[in-house]
Amino acid sequence: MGEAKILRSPHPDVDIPDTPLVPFVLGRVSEFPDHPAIICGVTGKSYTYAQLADAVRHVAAGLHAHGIKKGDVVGVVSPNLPDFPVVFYAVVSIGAICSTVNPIATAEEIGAQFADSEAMLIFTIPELFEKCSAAARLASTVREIVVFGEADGATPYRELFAHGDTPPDVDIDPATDVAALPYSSGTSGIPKGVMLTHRNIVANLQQMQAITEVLDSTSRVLGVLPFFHIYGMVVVMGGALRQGACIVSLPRFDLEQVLRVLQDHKVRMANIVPPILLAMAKHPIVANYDLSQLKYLFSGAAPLGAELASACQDRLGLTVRQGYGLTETSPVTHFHPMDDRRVVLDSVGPSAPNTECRLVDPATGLDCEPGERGELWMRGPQVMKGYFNKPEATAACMTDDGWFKTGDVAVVDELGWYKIVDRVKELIKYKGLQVAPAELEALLLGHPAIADAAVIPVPDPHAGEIPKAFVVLRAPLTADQVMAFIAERVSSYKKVRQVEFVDAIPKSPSGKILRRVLVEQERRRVSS
Ligand code: 4UV
Repeated sequence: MGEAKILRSPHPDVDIPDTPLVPFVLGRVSEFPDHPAIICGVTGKSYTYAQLADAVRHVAAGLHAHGIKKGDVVGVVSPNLPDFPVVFYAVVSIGAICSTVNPIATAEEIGAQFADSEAMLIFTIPELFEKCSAAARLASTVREIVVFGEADGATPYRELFAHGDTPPDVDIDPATDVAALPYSSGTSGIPKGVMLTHRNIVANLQQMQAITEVLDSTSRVLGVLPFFHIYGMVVVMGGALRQGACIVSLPRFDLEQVLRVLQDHKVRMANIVPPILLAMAKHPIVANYDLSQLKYLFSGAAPLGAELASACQDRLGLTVRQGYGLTETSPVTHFHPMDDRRVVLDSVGPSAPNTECRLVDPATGLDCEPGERGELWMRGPQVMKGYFNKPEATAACMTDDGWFKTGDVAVVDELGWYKIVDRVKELIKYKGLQVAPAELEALLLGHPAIADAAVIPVPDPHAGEIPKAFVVLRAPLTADQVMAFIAERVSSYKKVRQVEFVDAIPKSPSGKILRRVLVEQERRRVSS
């Protein structure tokens, strides 16, 4: 083995407070009790900081009364609503673990996640109660569903408020106790539970202080990125509440609604993903709104084009910044400075404080020379504890001395700024959301006319990437029939959007799909 070439962060280390997550995020409520913490941009429903903290205590006490104990998993299947942070922090405050799911997921997808995580109780909205009930039939540990409102057969949310506001004192070890269990497919296979400890998330909030310190208790931020995904959960929800800022939440993305909220609420910072930035840079209706109070657009979760980012800055007269990271790293590991300096917009910036990096040649396992591309490995306090109940998957991406292998390929320049240039893992990113090829391949193989299949990402100007299936047939089938077969079985963002029929899928001698061969072949085709 060659010597490890450890690339240190240019930032000085920050102290990570030894505290559970909830006192860290809500510890400053007494400084701004009457300021709004979260407002729904559609209904106007809101919580001030004092009300939010009070609701968290009530729901925590209610969960305890309903038998939820330290270490139990509680699921949340909800769009962004003011009650999302209430239940998230209530669950976490009593040492239970919050596992979030995309509300547009199918009953089968939700059931599979909750069966895997052994969830005991689910929070959802009345409209999704039927779907969650069907999911609960697949996940035998689920014994109760609470709805924000009322639904036949569900526990009404208000019932949880009937047990006082004194949840039990629970002994939480921030370094080992898990707070959140979002799902990620990592470098291969189907989605796995990512165990993020209290310390992982506290550390990440502290590490990204530079991103959030452009906010204070008078600022408003946009809450359109889903709270179920790590970006919305930690960067938006946690980052804004820790600073005392107000989140204007939106339950789903609609460009006009976003623009209205940005204008009417005088939003200062909007966390977004590249497809939203594309709309902000190009869509004609943007000109109908006064966005003069919007100072920062912060992009993450997928590659950002420099030209697009600078067109957006010029059009709107604001500052575009970018961050990078993964669910497995809580998520932030790299981000741009937030000051006025000019930055390389398609770089993800230097590594965060307390974050060490290596660039390793995946073929040889040797650290790269300066300027060479390599798989990005990371070590720091935000790196997950591991995948839930999946020791082999954990061992495949984490070394004994704490290095986490991202599956992303990067280069670093002489100033210590990184560019993400490729991916060696299977993942597809559709509008910043994860799509696992293995999940789609398993479904395709379930079709009687399909003999073999492989799924890869192909570039798309609107979504960033879309899933393309290579299919070997054993009986006649059209591309539309293949796409319809998958569309009936998955959330809409996971749909297969291109199909190519082939004679064989390239495989390694051990039978592993050589997706890389298909990706390269696709790239050659696009560039020729
Ligand atoms: O696990 P995940 O779905 O996680 C995310 C994390 C989003 C973040 C992270 C840090 C931030 O500061 C922020 O604002 C948002 O999406 O997907 C992880 C994979 O997404 C790709 C990369 O392949 C990761 O392994 N990815 C995430 N951010 C970027 C990116 C980026 N800025 N540029 C290129 N690819």
